[in-house]
Amino acid sequence: MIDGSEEAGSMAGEAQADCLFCKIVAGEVPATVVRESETTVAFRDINPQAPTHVLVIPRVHYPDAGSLAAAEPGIAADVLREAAAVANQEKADGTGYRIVFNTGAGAGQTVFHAHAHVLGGRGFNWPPG
Ligand code: D5M
Repeated sequence: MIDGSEEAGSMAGEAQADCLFCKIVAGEVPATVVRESETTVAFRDINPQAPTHVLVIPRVHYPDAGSLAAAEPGIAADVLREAAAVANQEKADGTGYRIVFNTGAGAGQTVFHAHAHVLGGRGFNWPPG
């Protein structure tokens, strides 16, 4: 699907040359991968905020979870299912875990390739900071 807001020559969902997470998908940047599926890759966050802190990303490039869900709802569902599978694999689901999609710089998003944070292994406060 072509999104008119994309830069000339690039298509929605295509790998972006300047995207760190596209480079992890391509194997050009190393990551500690804990799960893979046909549509997703899950790897440990480089700056963990909890005993379990794994990022689940789609292989296709969309800048955030909302744009991924709008264009590829099946893959967005894959990301959620893999996030729950990570929590189960890490035994973080017994005590509760958190799935976070920071969306926009004001909410703390720093990498503009859709990703779910899976956080577990400790207690969490509400509301979040
Ligand atoms: O989350 C972006 C997250 O990406 C942040 O928690 C750090 C993490 N990060 C950044 N570079 C890497 C590499 N190379 N490997 C693993 N994790 C990484 P956001 O919600 O955009 O702030």
